[in-house]
Amino acid sequence: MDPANIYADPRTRNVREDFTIDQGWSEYTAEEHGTWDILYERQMQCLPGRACDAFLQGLQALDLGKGGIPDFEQVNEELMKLTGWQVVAVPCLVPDDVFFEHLANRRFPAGNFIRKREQLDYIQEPDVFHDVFGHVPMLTDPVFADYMEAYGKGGLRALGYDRLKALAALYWYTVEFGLINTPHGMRIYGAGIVSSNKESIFALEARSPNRIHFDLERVMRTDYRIDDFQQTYFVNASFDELFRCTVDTDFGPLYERLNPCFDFTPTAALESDRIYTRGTQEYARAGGRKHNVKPV
Ligand code: HBI
Ligand code: FE
Repeated sequence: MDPANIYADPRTRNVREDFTIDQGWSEYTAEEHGTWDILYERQMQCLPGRACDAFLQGLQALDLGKGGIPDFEQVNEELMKLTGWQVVAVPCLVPDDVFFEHLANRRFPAGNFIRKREQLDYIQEPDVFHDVFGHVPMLTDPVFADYMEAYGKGGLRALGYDRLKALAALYWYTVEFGLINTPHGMRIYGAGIVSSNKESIFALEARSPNRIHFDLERVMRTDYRIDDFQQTYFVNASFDELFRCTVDTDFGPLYERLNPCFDFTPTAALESDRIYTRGTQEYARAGGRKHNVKPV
């Protein structure tokens, strides 16, 4: 929904200044609760062994599988205790500055609507399943929770340098589509992957995409596509590595160094990239091998 006609839709007439609304949990229909259950069950068939421990433990801690669309008030009781984060209901994608302001204050804006049964495999706009199932479990991990707050603060700063595209690429290749190395092999943490049945398998097992070790500036200079599986995934060594990049980087000079447009296509593989080769053996070692790849 376009924020401009947000006041027209009965679902959102009472939207507040910060674009939050009441979740309206008591108004969900049995069909809508049933859609959550179908999506949840389907994902739990494929995520154990593919999603990282922090995600699976977060799902448990917040009891998101107890049946039906979660009541944000109940989720927040536990989430606040764990990392001080809370989920706030919004009717649609909110303007960037509003989004960053919420993240900087440990509030995650989550759509309160759920997709129709005929949209089980793909939705244009993040619904409550993408946002709450996909994003919120990771907010129970203290280090990732710190990263998300730092990201929000960085976003507010990026607005001043007109370098939003670069920052959106960082969000895209980590929060939405990030992979992480673990002693048991490569695992998923990105919300866009864990909330997608097919991409949960594609991201770890398909031959075609590049899997490149995370490098902050490389990520921020890389374009991405929003309407299909990713052609490149970036892999973190740990959430510490991800968080440290936000605190150890002076973003001012970095924003000034970055071009206004992306330098690399979503399919680029550079000489300087550390590319993980696909293969159960390499994955098990989760180390990958340095590859000198011809520039594209
Ligand atoms: N609004 N509700 C909502 N959810 C998002 O994920 C979101 C948003 N507004 C802006 C936005 N994401 C993007 O700009 C991020 O890539 C930064
Ligand atoms: Fe998202």
